[in-house]
Amino acid sequence: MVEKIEEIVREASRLMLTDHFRVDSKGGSENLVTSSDYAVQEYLCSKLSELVPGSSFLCEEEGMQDYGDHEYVWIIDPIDGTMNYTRGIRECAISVALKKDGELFAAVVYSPAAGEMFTAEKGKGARYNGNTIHISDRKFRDALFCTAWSTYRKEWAPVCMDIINDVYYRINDIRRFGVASLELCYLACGRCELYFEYRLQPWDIAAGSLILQEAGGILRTLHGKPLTYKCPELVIGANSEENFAELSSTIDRYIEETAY
Ligand code: LIP
Repeated sequence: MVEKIEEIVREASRLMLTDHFRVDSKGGSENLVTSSDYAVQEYLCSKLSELVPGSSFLCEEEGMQDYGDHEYVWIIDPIDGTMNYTRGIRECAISVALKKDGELFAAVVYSPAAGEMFTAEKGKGARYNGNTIHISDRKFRDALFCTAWSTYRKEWAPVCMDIINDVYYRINDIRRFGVASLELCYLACGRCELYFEYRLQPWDIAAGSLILQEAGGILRTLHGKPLTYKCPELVIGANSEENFAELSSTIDRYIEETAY
């Protein structure tokens, strides 16, 4: 199954290889959509529904957003990191997850510009360009922390900055790549150790979540609760239980409940 999804995603990525795309805003100059997002989404939905007939779709772009419970649900971000894409910054990815009976079952995150293919299947481990990957064993003090400042809703940026400011002095450094799916894969293959975003959508995280967890990492929401992948959620990730506890308890000091 994963190999077949991988093939379809590789084919879909050809639609991103153009300089001639239209850019529209989805309310606010930060939240963009391009004609390539629509083209990739349309291609994926048509090929993936042939692969699993009767499956339903929860996709980032309009028209394919079924939040219901079904036996097979595809959760898709046709281009994660759209802002990077519009500016020719190579950190962007196609993110495809398949849920089976309510559980993440298969995942593919592909960064065409970097030629990086991350995949996972439930219980079978995670892979990077075909090779098995694992999280790093770095401690909190040595961690690289991937995060963001609530880009689309800047009223929540101050609390994110407070958290980041608190964590920064206890770790190695911070990275802001602007593409959640890929950042979770960076944790999975040991490039980074910590992750936090205040509000992400299911399509930003579903595929990266399975890849990270199959590589030995952790991804949960506030107070260590499991993610649902059905609505916007606060997301905390780490390479170990110890580092997760340290980051999660810091976040607990600033946020009791999310404001959405
Ligand atoms: C983006 C994420 C990014 C986050 C942005 C946005 P998009 O997804 O991957 O990490 O900080 O707010 O959600 O909109 O480019 O698909």
